[in-house]
Amino acid sequence: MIRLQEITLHEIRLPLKEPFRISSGLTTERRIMLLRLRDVNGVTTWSECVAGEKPNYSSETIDAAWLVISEYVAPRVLGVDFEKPVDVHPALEKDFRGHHMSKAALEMGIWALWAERDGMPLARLLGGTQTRIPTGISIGIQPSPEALVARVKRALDDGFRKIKMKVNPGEDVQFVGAVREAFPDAPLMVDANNAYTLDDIAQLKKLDQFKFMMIEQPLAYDDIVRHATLQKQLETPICLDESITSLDRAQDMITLHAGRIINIKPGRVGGFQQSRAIHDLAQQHGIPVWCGGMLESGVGRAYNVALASLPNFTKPGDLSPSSRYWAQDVVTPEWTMSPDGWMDVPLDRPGLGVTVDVDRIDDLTVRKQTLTA
Ligand code: OSB
Ligand code: MG
Repeated sequence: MIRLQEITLHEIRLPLKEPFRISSGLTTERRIMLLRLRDVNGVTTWSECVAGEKPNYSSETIDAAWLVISEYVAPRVLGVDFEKPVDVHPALEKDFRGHHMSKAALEMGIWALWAERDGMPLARLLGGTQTRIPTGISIGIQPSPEALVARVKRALDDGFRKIKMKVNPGEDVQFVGAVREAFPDAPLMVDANNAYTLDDIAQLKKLDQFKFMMIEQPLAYDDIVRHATLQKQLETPICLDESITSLDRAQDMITLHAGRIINIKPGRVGGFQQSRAIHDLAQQHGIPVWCGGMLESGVGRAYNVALASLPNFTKPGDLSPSSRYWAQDVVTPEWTMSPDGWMDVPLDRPGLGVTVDVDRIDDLTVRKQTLTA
């Protein structure tokens, strides 16, 4: 049994070390919502809402999520007894459509609070089996093919085990083709963030010749059917990201053969209960999964690392070390990886496995609101 007594929302600002441009927009500074959760016995933990600054990835934004959490999500969990963490997801779905990132911030927080209280690492509570996870990097669109080749070279030298390059019509074949030519055997992939349509089939077939590990979400953010049409015409596996918003959508992808790999972001699917269900379904169908990222702080990263320790997370995730994103993270120790690209799952400490730097969060906080039962 667990019961929340208090939730405090914080907005912090963290400048990215390098600008991150995807086909649908540019990010230079993250506005991040962090939530401090406290149960009725005074046990505390932190969680992160991964909604972006603008509605260019999904319809959710930090400002909308702030309202949704304070008005609709928090009242469904504050002062409510939950028998088990898996019971939170159905309680948040009943007669409450969408807003997965807002719901996930609390659903996942309750999993972590449970782990913290029971003195158990979050990864263990989730059923994780891997003690270290392979690490990848997601590289934004660069000013030129030469700049992209140089940035990928640096990432390969850093030891990343998967290199994802963002693409956009007009900033695609020349750019990523130059990288493939420079690194014929490197573990490369591309992510289009919905920038193409089926009318672009000729261009997509050009990308198909580069033997990428996968092409992520080439078509519309909510599409499954057209991806099935496209997958029939491509050798490269399609990986769906934006379109997989629930277990049912994952089932749709599998039934329609709309993709062969799934990027699981727990925020996008409403939290850990759905993430685990999608993981299990994919495993039953021989579909590999990997953990995506939303440029999280070290708090959100703790949740992603714990999830990625489940056995069917067999492809490297977009789970880079803290120093790839920030001059200084908000957790200690910061997230690091070995020279050959592995990140340890913290299994020697309960809950998140890292210490949240509360003083630093207070210094960075530009907005704060406390909600009580
Ligand atoms: O499509 O995977 C994406 C970041 C923001 C929004 C969408 C995406 C991404 C990334 C970043 O690729 C991955 C990371 O956190 O390192
Ligand atoms: Mg993506």
